[in-house]
Amino acid sequence: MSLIQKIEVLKEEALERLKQTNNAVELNAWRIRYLGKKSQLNDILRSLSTLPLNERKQVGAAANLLKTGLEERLSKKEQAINRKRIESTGEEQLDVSLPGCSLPIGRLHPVTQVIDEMSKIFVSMGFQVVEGPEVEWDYYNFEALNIPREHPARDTMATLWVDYETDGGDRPMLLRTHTSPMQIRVMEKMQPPLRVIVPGKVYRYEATDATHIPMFFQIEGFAVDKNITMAHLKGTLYEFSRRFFGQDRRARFRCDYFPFVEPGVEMAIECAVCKGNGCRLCGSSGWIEILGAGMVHPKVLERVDIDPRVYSGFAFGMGIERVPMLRYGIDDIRLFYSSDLRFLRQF
Ligand code: FA5
Repeated sequence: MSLIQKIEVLKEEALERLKQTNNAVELNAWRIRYLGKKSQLNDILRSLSTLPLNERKQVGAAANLLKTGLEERLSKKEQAINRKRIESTGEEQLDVSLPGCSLPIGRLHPVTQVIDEMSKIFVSMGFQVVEGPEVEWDYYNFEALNIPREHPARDTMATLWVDYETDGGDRPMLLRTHTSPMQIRVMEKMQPPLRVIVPGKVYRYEATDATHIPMFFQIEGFAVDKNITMAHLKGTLYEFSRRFFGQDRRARFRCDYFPFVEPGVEMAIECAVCKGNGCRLCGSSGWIEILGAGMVHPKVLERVDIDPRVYSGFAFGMGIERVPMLRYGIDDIRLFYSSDLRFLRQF
């Protein structure tokens, strides 16, 4: 039998046997027999160099054709067997040796990170963290804070009303304009000594600019005890400033007016962008106001049945977004909520 005939016989035999293979083990045995190192086909291919040139060409072409043909059939059969196995067992095709695809890892929003960091500083000074409702009664947001209806101070916080007609207009509901209503809610339930901070969202019906947005975060802080003085307020806030902004950043207090404190102050921090020289962010003043504060007004204490002749307290309300702006020199508050990942990924 010539080598060409031998190849022909081998082909028929291999294809016939392939039809009879039904599983991976049989298929592997078939592969070793017809395509393995010790297969007849491999022997023929290895003997090519000993053949006369003419015959070498003819036999070589036929043997190589058979080899690629058998390899193709082998791969098709392999797929068919796999498919059949998956269909019959319901098993998913999972190649555990494939490299995994790394999923993008999310992170906390910079404002959330700052709230956590600020809370830790105040907690280390003995404050406890409390949260309160964003939809609030007029009573807590204004009335109990010594801001009755028609009081001009209401104009300083343009309000988003939720339902002015609730209870015939007697108990209007609003989106809280500051976190100060939580002073009342906490003091209604808890007795001094108190040291509390309240981080949370607040809302104002305001035009936006580089330092103002209609929804922002505040952190309220207050301490009520016997003999609390303005010195405690200043000491607490200077300590916060040193820990958060660093020893060298200047901070200043100036008189301010809030109906629920007496006396009232505002605290400003040296602008991080211009280092106090004046720029767009600080309105050329070199300072950015971050909080309002003061000694809790005796009328507020009376309202919650705490005797102002025995107890006194300080309170402050800080704008949270302004704090990372000052630390990192961010010149527009709107960047925090623009959903621009190039900005957010830097924190
Ligand atoms: C208040 O909200 C008072 N409740 C603060 C307070 C608490 C005073 C306790 C006394 C005792 P004011 O309206 O100034 O005050 O806001 C406080 C801080 O919130 C500001 O210093 C500023 O940092 C921030 N803030 C105010 N309006 C906006 C705004 N539209 N966008 C971003 N931050 C703002």
